[in-house]
Amino acid sequence: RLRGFMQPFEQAGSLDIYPASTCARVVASGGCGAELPVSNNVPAVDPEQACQDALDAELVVHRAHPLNCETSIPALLGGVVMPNAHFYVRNHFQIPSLDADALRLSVGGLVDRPLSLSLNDIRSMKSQTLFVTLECAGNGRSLFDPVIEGERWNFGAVSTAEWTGVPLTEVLDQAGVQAGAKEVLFTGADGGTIDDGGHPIRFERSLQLDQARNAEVLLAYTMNGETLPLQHGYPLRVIVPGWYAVASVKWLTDIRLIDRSFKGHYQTQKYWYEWERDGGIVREPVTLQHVRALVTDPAPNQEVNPGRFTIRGVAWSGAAPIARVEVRVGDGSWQEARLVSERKRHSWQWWELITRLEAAADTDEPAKTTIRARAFDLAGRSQPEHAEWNRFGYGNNGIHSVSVKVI
Ligand SMILES: Nc1nc2c(c(=O)[nH]1)N[C@H]1C(S)=C(S)[C@@H](COP(=O)(O)O)O[C@H]1N2
Ligand SMILES: [Mo]
Repeated sequence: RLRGFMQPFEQAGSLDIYPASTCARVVASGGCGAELPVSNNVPAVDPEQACQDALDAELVVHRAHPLNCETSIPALLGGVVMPNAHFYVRNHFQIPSLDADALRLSVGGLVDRPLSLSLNDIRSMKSQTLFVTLECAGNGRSLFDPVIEGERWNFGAVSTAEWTGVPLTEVLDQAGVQAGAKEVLFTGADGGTIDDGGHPIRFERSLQLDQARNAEVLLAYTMNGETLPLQHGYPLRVIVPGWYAVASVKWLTDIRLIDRSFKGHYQTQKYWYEWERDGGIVREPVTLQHVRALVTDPAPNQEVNPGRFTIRGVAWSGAAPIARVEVRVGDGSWQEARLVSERKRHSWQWWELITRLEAAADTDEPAKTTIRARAFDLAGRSQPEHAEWNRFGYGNNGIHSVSVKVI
């Protein structure tokens, strides 16, 4: 409707229409002209351009600096993977602009043979391709009540891609891990200061050695058959299947084997659940993605006709493959949906349910009804009605509910 209304104006010049939610959020975070985050001295991608590209791709932009934007739910519909332009983006600092020819991945610390690998070296090693769903631990944060500080993610901070790279284990074996090594520390090129007057830090995360070996971790340089895009970690990033995506360090420059638990900011200050229980605080690190289903079709508040009706969505879990998905229309009983695409260990699973919607009872008013979906994984996990509130708003896998108008 808005486009129709604006058509005459379009004849006078070019016209861009963005979802109001995008504009409101960017303005609330200080607008496109907001101060840039304090970043390190690595050259950065032009932030205006990065934001413009996200808007052009119809991502829902939450913040321009650093760029944070989610996939709109309707865009989740469709293929198994999310096209690169529509894949959600989560940044803590400015996007570094790295020279791939000059990149040397340094592998050091407790190894027998420290390595300095060019991208060509890495590309010539044995490669592996995996479908992996990345989800931000803060996905769904905006639904927690009371409100929690941090990016106000709705449901779209999740996307799936086909990643190609070298298995981390290949690199570790080439370097020769020494007996005393406990953790693998990954360092990104991006960084800055996080509190006033503090020392600059880089974006860093670690995995315990056995986690790193068991999780089929990739050092990826290709995303959906294309060179890894700038905002997704060009030229090289970590992909940790099944884990909340904070573990998947972008713009990877250093791997270090260390003999202690890493205590960096994004490891110990953030990305912990902090629940208030029985007057005390219970803490637990954010690791595997919780089991979760999303309804992608119908869209919220969509007007639908009574009768035969198809409901579609995705479901995923970090701990195990999806066992089943159940859907409930209004106060009806839970019905089992059909799992559509083939099962891929680390990728979300499409599902659909063909059902009937009842007509509104003899009134002219459209009847509102809710559609809810819940997933179960093969590890026996399922979703709570509402996820337990935690201080930073992580891991919200409360049952997704979409309301529609039956006309
Ligand atoms: N170097 C670096 N890696 C990073 C981040 C970051 O800010 N810097 N953000 C992490 C978080 S919290 C998420 S959710 C994912 C997002 O990956 P994407 O932007 O490719 O979707 O990257 C992770 N890796
Ligand atoms: Mo995240």
